[in-house]
Amino acid sequence: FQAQVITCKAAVAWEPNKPLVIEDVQVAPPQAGEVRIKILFTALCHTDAYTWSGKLTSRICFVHCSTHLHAALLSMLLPNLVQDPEGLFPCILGHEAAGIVESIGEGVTEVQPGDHVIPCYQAECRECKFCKSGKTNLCGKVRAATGVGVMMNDRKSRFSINGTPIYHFMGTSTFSQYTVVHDVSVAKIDPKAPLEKVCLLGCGVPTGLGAVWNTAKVESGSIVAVFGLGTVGLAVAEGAKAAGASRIIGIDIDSKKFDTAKNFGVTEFVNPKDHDKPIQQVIVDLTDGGVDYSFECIGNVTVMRAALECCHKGWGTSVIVGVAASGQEISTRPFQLVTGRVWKGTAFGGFKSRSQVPWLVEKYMKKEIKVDEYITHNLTLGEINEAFHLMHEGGCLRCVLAV
Ligand code: NAD
Ligand code: AHE
Ligand code: ZN
Repeated sequence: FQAQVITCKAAVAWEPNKPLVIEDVQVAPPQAGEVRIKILFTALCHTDAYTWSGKLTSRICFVHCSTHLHAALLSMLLPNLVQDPEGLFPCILGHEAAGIVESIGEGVTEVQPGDHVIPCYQAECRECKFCKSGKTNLCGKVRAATGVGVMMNDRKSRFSINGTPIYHFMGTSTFSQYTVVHDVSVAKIDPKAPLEKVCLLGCGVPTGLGAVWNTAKVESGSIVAVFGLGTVGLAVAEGAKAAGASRIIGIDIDSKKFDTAKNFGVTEFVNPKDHDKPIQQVIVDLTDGGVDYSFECIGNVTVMRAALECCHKGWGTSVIVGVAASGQEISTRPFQLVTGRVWKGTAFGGFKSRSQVPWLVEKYMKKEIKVDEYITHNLTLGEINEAFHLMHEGGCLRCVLAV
């Protein structure tokens, strides 16, 4: 069997912040160590929206910019404008999906055509320095290529439109009917699992659960603060409840979030807009000196500082989960750390992707973790621009697209 080029539909981001265009895209056969996947369902994550926005920030004046023209002009005026190295155009975005293996390249042994899989933006090769360290879920094998939109073998893209290459994104590019990924980035899952639901286990839900279980290692009885009650923040609340947290304080500028948040374990709600004091002070006052653990699930560097500073002196740990615009920086008084607070961050909740995504799928099948509850909308790939608009509405957690 010799795999051929497949022409299929994909949503192409030609330029930052311009509507995605459904195009006929040529998807090359998988090379050695690669897997071509028929994507059946994909959700949208805020990281896709962030990359699509092409947001740039100057360290000097914090100018936000959302068009190429604007960006080019600003780059001339402000040479230290920082661009996200992963935000390359034209590209096919998307990294939270599920599908079926269509064909495999030479040397691929762990999946076969027909296997049900979840593409993993964080690879797991089990051989590199990172994987062998036992200290991290980050993998070094293909990151140098996936971070710049190409495949490892030949540093080229497998996507093209009439000969014009289109960049991959995060090693997954799931806004396409077919995609090619590295074999170390594929988790084989139970074929009985509903793909239209478990696609969420490719990013947001594991990130929140793992931030609590793997990164912070929240103990029973802990007081937890969650900043931002989107999918990631709600998954943090769900994880904290499962870990036996005694109080889970949800903080969001949208008060409508609280009703939903209660179903995920949030016990108290604080809207910073209802207070004159800085939010860190509000939380410290509410908790007799601060929380044991806090999680920033927004991507706002000012809130990251507040999340650290609302932690209890001596031991409070704050985990950064949100992705801030490229070029932004965090700050606090070093005294905050000298006096025992700990600042951490997490990628994919510290889960080892190929090993643990199948385990998360099993937990979902046994009804031990929620997934369906995070899906508020269902649309098709052709409606992807509408799906991006929905993300900015308070009522949308995850929108799943039938591809
Ligand atoms: P979301 O937009 O659905 O949720 C963010 C929430 O924060 C919203 O409810 C919003 O009302 C609230 N918010 C905004 N500004 C606020 C403020 N100043 N104070 C309090 N609340 C505020 O996003 P999401 O999908 O849940 O993702 C959250 C973040 O996590 C994003 O930055 C995303 O890119 C990032 N992310 C990181 C990882 C990782 O591996 N580290 C994985 C997935 C997502
Ligand atoms: N390109 C951005 C950073 C983006 C980022 O932090 N990505 C997260 C995943 S977000 C998923 O929704 C991550 O896991 N990063 C670790 C990695 O290996 O990519 C920038 O600012 O440069
Ligand atoms: Zn994501």
